[in-house]
Amino acid sequence: MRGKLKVYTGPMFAGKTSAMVQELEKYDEFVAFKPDMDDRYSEEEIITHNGHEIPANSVPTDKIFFIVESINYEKVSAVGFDEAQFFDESLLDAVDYVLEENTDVLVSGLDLDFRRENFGYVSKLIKKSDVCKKLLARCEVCGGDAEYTQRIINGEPASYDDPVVLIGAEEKYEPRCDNHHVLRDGTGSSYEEVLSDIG
Ligand code: TTP
Ligand code: MG
Ligand code: ZN
Repeated sequence: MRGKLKVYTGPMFAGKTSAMVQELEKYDEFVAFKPDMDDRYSEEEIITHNGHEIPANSVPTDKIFFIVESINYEKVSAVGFDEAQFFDESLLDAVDYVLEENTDVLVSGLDLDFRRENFGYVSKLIKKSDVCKKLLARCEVCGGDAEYTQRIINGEPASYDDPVVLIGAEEKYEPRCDNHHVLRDGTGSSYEEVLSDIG
């Protein structure tokens, strides 16, 4: 028997982490991992936006295979990965390894980066998933369904050529719908149009 792969994806602020945690808690024993680069919150817990916390191990993004090999699968019935977009390609082999141990894998991660392009290996996991929940957020401009994440730097939309992962920079993020997602250099919706909408 092979475990099931459940993926929770969508833009930032969609509740991906909470949805994954809620599902993880249905299992008797689980372990969760998150990349050690995201230190927005505590090192030992995944803390969701609604304040719920579960123990999680911060692990180097390129060592995840070695880590899943050391899990005791007699005890653990599910393995979670938060912020999956930041793990390197070895995440795919790690997920397969866990599934082969007849253990379910739950993944939470951004499908798209601020440019609306595939983020890390999340889209590959979506293709392999048994269950995939695409969550939506609320567009910060119009309140409609948001499937994208807008990056804003000094009050301006980010440019296509900006680095996908910015650590410690002064950026902020907002969920946006298709009409209100914009790049500074004009890819996607026209910059001027969106600015006039925002007022
Ligand atoms: P998420 O967990 O997706 O954000 P979230 O916690 O708001 O969402 P949810 O409620 O659904 O769990 O974390 C996204 C991280 O990715 C955050 O640290 C910002 C970073 N990021 C980038 O580095 N580049 C990008 O292009 C985008 C969109 C986000
Ligand atoms: Mg999250
Ligand atoms: Zn909108």
